[in-house]
Amino acid sequence: SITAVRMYKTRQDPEVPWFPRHVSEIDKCSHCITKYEPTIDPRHPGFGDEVYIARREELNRLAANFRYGDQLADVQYTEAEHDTWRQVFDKLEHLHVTLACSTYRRNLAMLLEEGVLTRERIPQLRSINAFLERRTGFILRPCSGLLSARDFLASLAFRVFQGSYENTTQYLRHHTKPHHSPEPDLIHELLGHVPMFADPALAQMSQDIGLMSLGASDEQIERLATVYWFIVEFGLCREEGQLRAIGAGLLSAFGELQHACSDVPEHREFIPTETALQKYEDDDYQPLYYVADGIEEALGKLREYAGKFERPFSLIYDPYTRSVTEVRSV
Ligand code: TIH
Ligand code: FE2
Repeated sequence: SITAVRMYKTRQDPEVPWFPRHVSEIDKCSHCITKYEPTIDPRHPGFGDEVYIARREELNRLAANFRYGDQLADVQYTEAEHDTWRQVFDKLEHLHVTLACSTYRRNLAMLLEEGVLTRERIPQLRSINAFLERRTGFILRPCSGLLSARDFLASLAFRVFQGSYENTTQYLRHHTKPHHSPEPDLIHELLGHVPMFADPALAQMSQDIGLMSLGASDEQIERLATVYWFIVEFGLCREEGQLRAIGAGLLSAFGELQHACSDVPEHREFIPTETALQKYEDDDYQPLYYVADGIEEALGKLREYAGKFERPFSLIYDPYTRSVTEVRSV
């Protein structure tokens, strides 16, 4: 009878996708998607530049071989790469004064004071991680391509950042287009994300969002990733009556940062249920930005939104073992 079928169905767990239970299992969360490959995509500023392409591949190979527990190898950057870094650094330093949110500026100041980030040289991930481990326990893990949203979000659950479902790429943007890169690069990771992960409240909220992504359905992941995109990457807030950036994708792109805070694009109030369904642009400046009260408020709303996702179990994170345990109510 129909009732019997219904009973059978509700008793069965919906299929739960695999997810990592221990931080070491992030080794299995490196599924990449191809997008903006400079070898084949003319939209990439490095398209056709053989030297650039070879360098990018070399650094990506290093990242692909990385496994949990490995010592991070230092990268020898070229003078030309340090030059690109300095160019972007100087432009951003100037713009951040008026266009970056206060949480970002506070944490960036700390990174500069401690000499972890400097204008002169591209820092090594190893020293960035030593700083972050002290502050929030977050670590950056190199990866070699654009990650799937599921893998990216899963690593946040363990306070591991693998780039912006992108890559904690170690290569740099093409020197001809320092104002904006269609794909995340080291400058984006370091000057966009790191100051945010150095903040204890933001670190906690990012981890919570990661935890809520574990075992979520494809549709839930898609929505979570979309809101994450509009807030953590491209979000704005209003401070002292001004639009300011909270998103890492804006904080690392001096061209788009100015565009986002100008009256050229559309600005809408951030409401997770609506934002989650919005399509986004990813090879050029966004035509639409969402404006939140502040980064903490925005992440709080995102956490609340993801908290309503239905899952047939709950999870407990143990920071001592860096693992999650499933709890099922019978
Ligand atoms: N557009 C950013 C930059 O130029 O720094 C990089 C990206 C972040 C997210 C997607 S692309
Ligand atoms: Fe990012």
